[in-house]
Amino acid sequence: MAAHWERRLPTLPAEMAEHGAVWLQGVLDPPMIAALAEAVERCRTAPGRHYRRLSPEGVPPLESELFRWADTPASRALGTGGPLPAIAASVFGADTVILMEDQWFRSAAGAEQESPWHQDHPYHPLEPVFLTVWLPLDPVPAGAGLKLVRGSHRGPIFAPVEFSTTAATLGDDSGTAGLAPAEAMAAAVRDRWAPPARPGDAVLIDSRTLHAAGGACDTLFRRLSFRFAPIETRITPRAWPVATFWSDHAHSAVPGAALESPAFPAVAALDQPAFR
Ligand SMILES: O=C(O)CCC(=O)C(=O)O
Repeated sequence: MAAHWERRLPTLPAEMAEHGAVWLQGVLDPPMIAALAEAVERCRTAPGRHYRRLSPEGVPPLESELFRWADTPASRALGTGGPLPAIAASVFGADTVILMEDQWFRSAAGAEQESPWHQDHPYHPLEPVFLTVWLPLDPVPAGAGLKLVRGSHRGPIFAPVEFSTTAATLGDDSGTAGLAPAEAMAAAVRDRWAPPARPGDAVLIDSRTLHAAGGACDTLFRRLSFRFAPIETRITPRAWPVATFWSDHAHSAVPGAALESPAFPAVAALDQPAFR
């Protein structure tokens, strides 16, 4: 019998269009969660170029890293088969999607650093809208889960916000022309939604939906964000700084270039979960 989240696949496009965020329960099973949590620990001991400590030195850290799916079997399996591509394909009404990036976040017990309120969209020179799938791997410390402003995907695009207090995650300081300032974003967050997601659950986020996470954690709190884009996604240069890693990709400076490429592969939505 299909899992509850599988039965919701047909209604995801309408739910995402209305709310800009959806909470799905029981997407990952315990062996998957354990393998992914262990993968975070392994990545952390051998960090790559896209690792950042997001909190100041000298306090329990919030750490994060992008693009480990290529050398991390559990992340590769999650990004290229099983439930996540199937969910993304349902959201986009497609058979194939692009795996944009994987990102892990790890708040040590005692960490206090938050991932600030932001939208994912302005960090990327891409159109159209893409999808983030947020996955807690540990029980969520009270108040440190994902918070979202449902419906904000229909509002303005806000200026991207720097996540790191140590090493920049945003590119050059070319201004934020045409974007509303952060105070406008803060004003918008009165009406926030905090789905009580547990390990195994997934929260789907439209790339324009305002959200934040983390903060004071009394216990270890690891989570993943996997981002998927529609297959027709094109490079759309921005008049503001985007994530630093885009300068690694020559085609990111070519307006109208297809995103799909070896670094951003197309993945098919499979009928059978491939992650076992
Ligand atoms: O879990 C977190 O701390 C932040 C996740 C997030 O905001 C994102 O992936 O866009």
